[in-house]
Amino acid sequence: MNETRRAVLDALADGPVPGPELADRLGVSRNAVWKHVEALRDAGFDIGSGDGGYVLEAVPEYGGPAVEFGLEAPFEIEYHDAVGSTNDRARELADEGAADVVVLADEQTGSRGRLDREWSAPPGGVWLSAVLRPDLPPAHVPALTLAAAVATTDAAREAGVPAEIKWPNDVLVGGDDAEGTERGGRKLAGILTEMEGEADRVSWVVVGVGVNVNVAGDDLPEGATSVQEEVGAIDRRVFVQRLLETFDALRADPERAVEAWRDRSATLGQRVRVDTATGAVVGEAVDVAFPGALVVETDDGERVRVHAGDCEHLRPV
Ligand code: BT5
Repeated sequence: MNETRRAVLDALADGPVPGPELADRLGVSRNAVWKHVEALRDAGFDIGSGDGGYVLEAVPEYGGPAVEFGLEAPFEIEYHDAVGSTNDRARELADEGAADVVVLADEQTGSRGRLDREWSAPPGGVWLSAVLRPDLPPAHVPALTLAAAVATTDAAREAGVPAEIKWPNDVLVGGDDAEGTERGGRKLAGILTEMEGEADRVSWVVVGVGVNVNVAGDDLPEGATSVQEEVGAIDRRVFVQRLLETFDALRADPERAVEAWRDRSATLGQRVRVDTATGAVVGEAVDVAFPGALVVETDDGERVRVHAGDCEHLRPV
C-alpha cells in the first residue's frame, strides 16, 4: 500500500473526517482522497460516509491490505489467493531487488520443505515468505531461522496453542506424549530458509514459514496438527501480524533470537539423533550455540556441534 493510501486509512480509522479536511491535511486533491477511498473499498475496507465525513467501519478479514493495516513492522505484503510456492515467488522478488516484502498466500499448490520434500499447504493456512537483505555474514543467517521459529511459536501461544520448537525449525504441539507421530509432538509449522550471497556478504535471504492455522486435520499429512484442531479457527490477520512483529524485533538482534529459541525449545535436555550429511550424531542435546548450532553431548562425553540435519527425539536410555 502506498504511503498516502496508508495515511488516508489511518485518518479514517480515527474518523469521521470530511474529505476536504483530509485532502488539506495530506496535501493532496479532494479527487485524490476520493480515489484512495474507492480503492480501499475495492480492497474490502468498509468505509462509511455520513455527515461527519468518511469513517472506517470494518477491516477485511484477510489479504495484503488487511495485514498491512495496523502492522507494527515495516513489511509490504504481496497477497495471493493461490500460488505455487511463496518461497519461489519471494526469490523472484529478491532477484528483482525487493527488500522487506512478504509474500502471503491462502493456498500453495507446489510448496516445498527442506531437501525438496513436499509441503502440504491447503487453503486456510498461513503460508508466507519474507524477502530480507540483512546486514549479516552468511554464517549468521541460521539465526533468522531461529527467529522465525520463535515468532511462530509465540503467535501460536498467543492463540492458545502450547507450541514448542524442535531443533532447528519445527514448531510442534503435544510434547513427547503426543499420539500418532514421532516423539516431540505433532507438527504445527515448518520453516524453509534460502539465501544467496558470497563468502562474506549476504545478497538476500528468503525466510519461508508455513503454519497450519485454519486447516482441518483431514487435509494434513499424518503427524501434523493445526491451530483449528487444537483450539478452533482464529483470526489469521492478527496471527500474521504478531508473527511478523516478533520476527522483525528479533531479526535485528540475532543473539536475542538464539536466547529466545532456548526458552521455547522442546529439544534441549532430550536424547536425540541428528542425521547430518556426514553421518548420525546421537547423544543429549545440551545447548544451542550462536548462530543456531545444536550442541550434542555424545555417550563418550564429547560435545559435538551440529549445524544442519534432521533431528529426532529419542526415548531416554
Ligand atoms: C519444513 O521442511 O518443515 C519446511 C516447510 C516450509 C514450508 C513453507 S510454506 C511457505 C514457504 N513456501 C514454501 O514452498 N515452503 C515454505 P521439512 O523439515 O523438510 O519437513 C517436511 C515434512 O513435513 C514432509 O516430508 C512431511 O512429512 C511433513 N509435512 C508436509 N506438509 C506438512 C504440513 N502442512 N504440516 C506438517 N507437516 C507437514
